[in-house]
Amino acid sequence: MEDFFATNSPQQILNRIFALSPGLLCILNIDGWFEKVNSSWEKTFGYTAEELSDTNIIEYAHPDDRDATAFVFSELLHTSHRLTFSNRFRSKDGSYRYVDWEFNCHDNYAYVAGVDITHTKLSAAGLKEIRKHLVQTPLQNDLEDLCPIRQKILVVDDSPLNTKIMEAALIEDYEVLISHNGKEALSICNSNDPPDLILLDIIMPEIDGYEICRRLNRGAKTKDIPVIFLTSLTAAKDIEFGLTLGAIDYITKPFSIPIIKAKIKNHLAVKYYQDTLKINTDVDQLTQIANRRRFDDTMTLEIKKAKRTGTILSVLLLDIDHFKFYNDTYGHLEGDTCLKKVATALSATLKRPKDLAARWGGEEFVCLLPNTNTKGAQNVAEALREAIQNLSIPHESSPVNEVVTVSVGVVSSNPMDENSFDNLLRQADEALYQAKETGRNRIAVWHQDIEAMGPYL
Ligand code: GH3
Ligand code: MG
Repeated sequence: MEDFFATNSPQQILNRIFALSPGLLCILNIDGWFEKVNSSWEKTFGYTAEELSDTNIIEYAHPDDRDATAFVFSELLHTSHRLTFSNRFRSKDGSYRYVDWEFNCHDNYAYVAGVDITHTKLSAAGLKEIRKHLVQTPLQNDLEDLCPIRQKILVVDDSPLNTKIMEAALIEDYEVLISHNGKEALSICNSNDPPDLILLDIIMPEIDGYEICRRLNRGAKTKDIPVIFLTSLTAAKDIEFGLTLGAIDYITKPFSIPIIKAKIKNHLAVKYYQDTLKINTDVDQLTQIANRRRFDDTMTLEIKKAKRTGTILSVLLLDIDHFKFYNDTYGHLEGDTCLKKVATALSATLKRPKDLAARWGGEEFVCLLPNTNTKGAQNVAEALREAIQNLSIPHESSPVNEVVTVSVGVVSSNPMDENSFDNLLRQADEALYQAKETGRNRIAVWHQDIEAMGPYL
């Protein structure tokens, strides 16, 4: 042993442990930029250490988790030295994995350990199963069957005795967080790891329960967290007032623990069901990239943003060339496999965090590039076209090329009027028609003259 420590520096020993760890380890600076990662990152997400260096962890967060992840760096890490949260992290192939993170801060660096929990999340009971449970007998079902994830409840009450009682009643089935004041409760709800349900006392010093509920309801990030009021106010008008502020239920003191537990169980089952639905409703089931619904929502938001900031928004419409021949030659199943590969390549090729690739339907895809002018959009379109060709998927019946190719319609504009949504898509479609007409496996940029040509059918 003595020889070992004499011949190996502490640095070498630490490096070896770092390299060997099966978990995700990394060092970030206080703003989230990668300084050092271990080899698990490549195994889990496909990125080499070199690819991650000089990039920021926030860029990889799922668009729905990005604000919360950014909040960790802008706010939380400056006030707490140790914190845990989870988010969805984008792999090199464009898919997302759920990760539980633990952050420890020292001297302006965050020492980070991550655990890939995708399997646990996705092995949660299937949607059908959940719906069946909910519709039939919500009260009698075992919580474990319904919600395989340990859900988190925040108890907010200025009385330590009350929070102790609640904690003791709930700790066996749930993760329980306690807060004795409104400010702290709001910051927990706005953090990256918010609770699934809040038990909220009404009469508290500084911010009372009504005000907390009002603020939670106003916050885009917090409005879906169910709130149950816990209170000694029993007058009908108090109850009614609480419910009009958005609380889903009301429990009066003194508590009946069995009733509280039964109510919580039902509300959490619904919450779990809603969360699962949310995860599933904006993803295209075949290709696992965003679907048209998600695209529509994002495009509506980005149009508003572009109008407000006067920036240029670009839309690309992509269509696989002679895909009917592909199906005829290789069969529908191979066709589906081809669609998946194309979708993955599109997602992986888009670099900016705000870019979005979605399946438009059939063998058509659409990409949204906020804050991107014609030249930039043209470059991205060309990169996407090349990426698909470089997949080298054989397409022997294609009159265009021996491998699968796409045609791309590009439009860029600063949206001005109410019809911007439809106009941009119509123009992208017209440009796509132009690309098809002029030989396929190419891009075409919309301009006034091609408007007269009519839509691509
Ligand atoms: P073009 O170059 O003009 O776009 O020719 P195309 O053959 O790609 O276009 P067309 O619209 O004639 O055919 C589209 C084909 O895409 C027909 C349809 O069977 C196939 N397709 C659409 N959705 C799916 C799908 O989900 N899976 C599979 N395998 N094929 C699909
Ligand atoms: Mg086609």
